[in-house]
Amino acid sequence: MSDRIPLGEIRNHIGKRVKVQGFVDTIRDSRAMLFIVLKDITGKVQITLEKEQKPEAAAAMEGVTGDSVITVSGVVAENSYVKMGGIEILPEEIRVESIADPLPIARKEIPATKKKKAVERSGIDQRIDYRWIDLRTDENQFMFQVQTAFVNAMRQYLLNENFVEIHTPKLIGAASESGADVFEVKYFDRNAYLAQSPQFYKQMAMAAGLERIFEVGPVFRAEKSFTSRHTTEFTGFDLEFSYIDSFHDVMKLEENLLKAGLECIQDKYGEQIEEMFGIPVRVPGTPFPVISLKTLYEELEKDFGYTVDESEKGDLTTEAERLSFEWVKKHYDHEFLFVTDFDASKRAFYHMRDENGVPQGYDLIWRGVEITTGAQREHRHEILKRQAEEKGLAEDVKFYLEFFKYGCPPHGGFGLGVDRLTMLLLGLTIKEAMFIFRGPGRLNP
Ligand code: AMO
Repeated sequence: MSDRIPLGEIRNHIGKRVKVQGFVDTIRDSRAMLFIVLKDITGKVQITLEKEQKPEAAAAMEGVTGDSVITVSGVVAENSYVKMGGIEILPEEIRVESIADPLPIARKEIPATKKKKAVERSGIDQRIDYRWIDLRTDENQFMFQVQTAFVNAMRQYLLNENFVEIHTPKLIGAASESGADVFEVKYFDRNAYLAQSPQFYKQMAMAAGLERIFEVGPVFRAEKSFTSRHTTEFTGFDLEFSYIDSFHDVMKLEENLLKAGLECIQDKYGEQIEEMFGIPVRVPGTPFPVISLKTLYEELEKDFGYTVDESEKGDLTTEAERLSFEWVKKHYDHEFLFVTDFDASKRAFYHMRDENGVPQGYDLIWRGVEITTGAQREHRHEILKRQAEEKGLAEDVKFYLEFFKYGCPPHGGFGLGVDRLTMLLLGLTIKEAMFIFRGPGRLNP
């Protein structure tokens, strides 16, 4: 066991000798003193080195650059002059573990000083080229803590509701959503596809009698989209459950799930998110507002003069999505909006339809961006087969149709994009919100 003390716990060790390790955040060199700010994942602390008194430590720091990794042994002291929490470490020994070359990116804008010109922040694509360096910022590291807490709170919610977690294959023999947008990969002497969704296997679990399942896993989409919210590989939070009466049961579960997630986030990180990202965390009231697609278009025209061609009204346009946030704020003082009654031609073949052919599903829009598609599924084999045939998919999904031939409960579920949740919660783009973004032009690092 290492005797290393995390910097966030340093306050518990005042007067004691400790060993700390981390990245050099900043170095300020004056004639007699060296002030190093050391950073690890738990916090930062100032190392105050009197060069004449500790010549060996001073020699070790010779030529050490920002972002180098060092080990410091020294005594924790209180000092009200120290800006960083009134605490410093007076080093006795410093060991340099790894020297950083000059950084190839500027993670943040550096304001001009008397001696130096201002440095502009590198663009996001350049920063992703060196993502591991970019991820060292306080904001980026915090982002993963927030995402972890969000997903964990939702997972916990489902466990309390007796859901089980499953892990479905990502290498599959047929496209899972539509024939388009699927990555084909070589699989020995034949072709396989990367799963566009765990959809078929979530439903297989219903046919298997598991009743309540969820999965958090990778989802692949061969879409050539260049937007602030599309990526070719993302993390899906998917669930499915049986014996529902209608898709309204699915919406209810989702609003409670998101409420539980956001309650946890507000409680744990609300203040810090507002401080660092300038965005308040709001715990949504339930039930969330619901509107049919047709009414939404009418309302957007009335409120914002927004019109689209009749041919586009079976689906939600990107602009309508964005405006729906303005609309729901104004009429409900809410950030979420369920949109229902899409046109069957725009929805997946496995959505159940009512007697008028209207798909029994919804999209959920948060802060003007779609975060979920959900639905009651068609579980009656003959009807499902017909709907697959209509979309020209019957051959591809033959194996899936088998799931419904030997008894299957009525069921429904949804898919929630984790990266979109993080991005919207913190006011970022998807490139900024992902550990490493994947897009049509990006497979590295
Ligand atoms: P859908 O295709 O709408 O539905 O995907 C579900 C959710 O996944 C996220 N998402 C994306 N995130 C980033 N980049 C993308 N390219 C991308 N595409 C989708 C969104 C979206 O709402 N099988 C259905 C779900 C279901 O009915 O259970 C499905 O995959 O947040």
